Amino acid sequence: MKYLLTLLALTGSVFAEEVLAYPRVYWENSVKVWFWVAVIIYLIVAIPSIYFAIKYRYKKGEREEGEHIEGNTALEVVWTVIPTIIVLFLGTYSFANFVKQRNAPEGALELKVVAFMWGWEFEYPNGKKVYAFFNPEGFTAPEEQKAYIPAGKPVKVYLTSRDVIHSFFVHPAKITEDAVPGRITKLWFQINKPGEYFVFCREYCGTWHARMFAILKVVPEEEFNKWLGGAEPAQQTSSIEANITTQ
Ligand SMILES: [Cu+2]
Repeated sequence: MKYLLTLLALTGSVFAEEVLAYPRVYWENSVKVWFWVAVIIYLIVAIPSIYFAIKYRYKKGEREEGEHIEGNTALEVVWTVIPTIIVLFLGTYSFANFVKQRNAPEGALELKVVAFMWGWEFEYPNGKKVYAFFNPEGFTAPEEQKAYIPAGKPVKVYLTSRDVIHSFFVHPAKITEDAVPGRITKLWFQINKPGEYFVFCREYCGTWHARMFAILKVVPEEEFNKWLGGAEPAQQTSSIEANITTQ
């Protein structure tokens, strides 16, 4: 009984779990539905197959001439209609998730991100810029290289690249999009829990591809607004740009 209650509490907490990030949930919901449909179909096919293979296996002297079956209209209707319903459901459900995954909600914070070998330039609506690139100390970054993001707010990213094709992969949000020179692509994400998260480059782009990451510092909205308003972008930008050219 005690174990049962613990189990119930555990499953309860799993289902009540707060959504960490969007559009991750849409993707995960699609995967869950496809997974369970696949498992159920597999069982419906595999279990009777094994049963019939054993039951009707060859035995000397039994049904040696075989039996001729003419067809069964009811069965044919059933195995046409049910798969059609399943396919239509999977198609419409997945497409609905895809649309939510692609289109940023109204009122999203708009960011411009320019990828370069090997780092990221973030530009905020007021012109403030953050440069994120590899630090020899490891997977960490000084404060001024962290891109601040307001918690619980949708962020729409307009992406491009200065040199080769990169891909902006917002790891906690499970969303990625190519950054292509001469073209603007977009994605959106929302992270609900404050903390530090990684963005990785997800398109092999050269020697330092594996070091091409950025840190998103997700903070409550007031803290974000304070950070956004409280710096002199021009001066900060030039000193870090100088830093890039000397690397
Ligand atoms: Cu890259």
